[in-house]
Formats: sequence, C-alpha cells, structure tokens
Amino acid sequence: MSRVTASFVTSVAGPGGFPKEDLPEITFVGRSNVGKSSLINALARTALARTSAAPGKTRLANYYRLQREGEAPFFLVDLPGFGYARGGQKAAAEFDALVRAYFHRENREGASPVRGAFLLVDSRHPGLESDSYAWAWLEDLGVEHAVAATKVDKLTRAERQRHLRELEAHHQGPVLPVSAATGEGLDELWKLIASLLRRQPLPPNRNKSSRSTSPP
Ligand SMILES: Nc1nc2c(ncn2[C@@H]2O[C@H](COP(=O)(O)OP(=O)(O)OP(=O)(O)O)[C@@H](O)[C@H]2O)c(=O)[nH]1
Ligand SMILES: [Mg+2]
Repeated sequence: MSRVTASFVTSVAGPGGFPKEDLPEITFVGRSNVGKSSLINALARTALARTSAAPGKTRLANYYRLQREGEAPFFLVDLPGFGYARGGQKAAAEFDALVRAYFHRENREGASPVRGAFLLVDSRHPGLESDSYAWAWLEDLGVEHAVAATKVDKLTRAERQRHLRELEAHHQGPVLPVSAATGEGLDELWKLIASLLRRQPLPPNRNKSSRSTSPP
C-alpha cells in the first residue's frame, strides 16, 4: 500500500476564499449523511474530516490536500451535503451560491480547477429523486463525473446485487461500490481519481452551465 500524505487546507465560505495554491481538484458531492467526510478520511487514512451521525455536519467547502507516494498532489473537496439545509431559505440560498461559485470558478489557465466530481449515493437507497437531480446538475456542468455507492458494508449479498443494478440503470453507467468502514473500493477510487487528474482541464466554455436550477 503506497503512503498517503494528507492535510486539511481551508474551509471556504464564499467565492473569495479559495486556496492560493493552484492544484487540480476532485470534488465529493452528495446528500447529507451519505458518507462524504468518512470517505475522505478513508482515502486520507486519518481522521481529517469531521463526521457525524447527525446530518448536516459539513457546512462549507472543505479543502484537503492529498498526495500518494510517487504521484502529484491534489485537493479533495468536501462540499456541504444537500437535502438538510438547516436555517431555511437563507441557508439554501447560501448553499446554491457556494456550489455555483465553486463549479464556475476558473484558475490561472482560464479553465476550471475541478477535474472531476463524484456523486456519492447511499447504496441502501437507490434511485432517490434528489440524487437524480444532482446527477443531472453535474451532467450539465461539463465536469467529468462518476457515481460512488457508499456504505456497501451495510448490504446483504442479495441487496447488493439488486441495488447496484438499480443504481447503474438509474445513472445510466457504472457505479463504484465503496465502504469507508471496510475499505472496499478504495483502490478503484484512487485509480479513478488518478485518471481524472491526468486529463487536461476542460476549456472554460464547457464549464459554463445554462441550467438555472441547482440541487434541492
Ligand atoms: N457502515 C458504514 N457507515 C458509514 C460509512 N461511511 C459513513 N458512515 C457513517 O455515516 C454517518 C455519516 O457519515 P459522514 O461521513 O459524516 O457523512 P457526510 O456525507 O459527510 O455528511 P454531511 O457532512 O452531513 O453532509 C456517520 O455516522 C458515519 O460513521 C460506511 O462506509 N459504512
Ligand atoms: Mg461531512
């Protein structure tokens, strides 16, 4: 197992607070409590991100700097979970503003620093409307995106087969089963991340979304 160096960089509250270091970014998006922070900790192999059984823990875009031995460093970004925007309309509007500012930002080369976004979905609940909505939203953004199904350790063998099939049909493509608890799927996730980081950034015009809505 190659060594991983990981550190917390910063919490971003708005469009102005992005890190100065110009590194490519991989982003985790998903409903609150789906296991975004736990998966970051599993990749980092240390408890960097705060996790909680109570949903809505991550309220900002949290930046982590990760580097596997012999590979280039990158930022892994934990966005606030959707579906539990506490504080009513104002919190929802703040979330929308942050997510928009996040994905539409351009770096010095004029392209988005975001090389790939993973939609994390709970493997126990395939086909949720809010996940479809988020998926459509990512498709529209023009960033590379993939689905990871979290908490697969909680499924029976029969459920696992059925749910993964349903998820693949639902998202019309491959779904990576992962577990922060057992470490299942982490190697595959690292490989996917490495392949996204090797790609050239998409030109700015592909990162402009015409969509006027955002995830619920
Ligand atoms: N069994 C199991 N539990 C998990 C796994 N991943 C996360 N959990 C649990 O699920 C709960 C939520 O995990 P978090 O990582 O905090 O979820 P999150 O998506 O970051 O949540 P927000 O920050 O609220 O958006 C915690 O109680 C975790 O211990 C997993 O792979 N297996
Ligand atoms: Mg979290």
